Amino acid sequence: MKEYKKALIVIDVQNDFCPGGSLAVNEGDEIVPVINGIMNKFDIVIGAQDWHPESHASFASNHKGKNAYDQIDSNGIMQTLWPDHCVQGMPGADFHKDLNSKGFNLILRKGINSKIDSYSAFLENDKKTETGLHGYLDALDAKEVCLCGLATDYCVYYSAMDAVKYGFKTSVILDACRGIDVPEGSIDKCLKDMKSIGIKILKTGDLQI
Ligand code: VGL
Ligand code: ZN
Repeated sequence: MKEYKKALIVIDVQNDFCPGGSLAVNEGDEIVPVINGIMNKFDIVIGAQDWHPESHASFASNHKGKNAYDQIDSNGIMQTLWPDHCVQGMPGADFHKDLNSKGFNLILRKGINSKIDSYSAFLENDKKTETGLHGYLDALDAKEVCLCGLATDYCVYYSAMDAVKYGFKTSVILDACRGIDVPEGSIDKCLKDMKSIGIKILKTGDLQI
């Protein structure tokens, strides 16, 4: 018998990150059945949801003269500017309609503070403001986390790196992720980074019952 709990963290499987959305990730929708099919292998399933106010600092539209994918210095933190996406309460912020969100034990909304982005489901981009996910997992005695979702090179990557910082045994289920790959090569760079700190890169077939 396992003496601790294992959590699946499903990152940002939302309409705006799927084909037809404002920040569409290639094949983003293809991971939906893959994720639905592995949820029952975990004790706890968490759905992270990017959830921005219209005035969010990560939207290029809120910076005069700037374009999507420009980089700016935002109070000492490098911020990539994005098309408006996942605006609170809008259809683009909803989970993909076929995602089994009824199976989530917790829905964790992030990126709510208009002044700072939150790629990671654990910490805002200042690297110190907690979302509460660590406390939640700790309280339920979860010691191992597996990550999947969108996007491999942004929210999945930053969440996985922080999971290791908090001491979780951490893996990423690669066939249940898709990436943005802007700038080009960023998916490969993130995979290399994750492996270098001990994150296991798995396929769904590697998961045990
Ligand atoms: C994400 C860019 C902006 C993500 C969220 O979910 O990876 N990327 N906001
Ligand atoms: Zn966002």
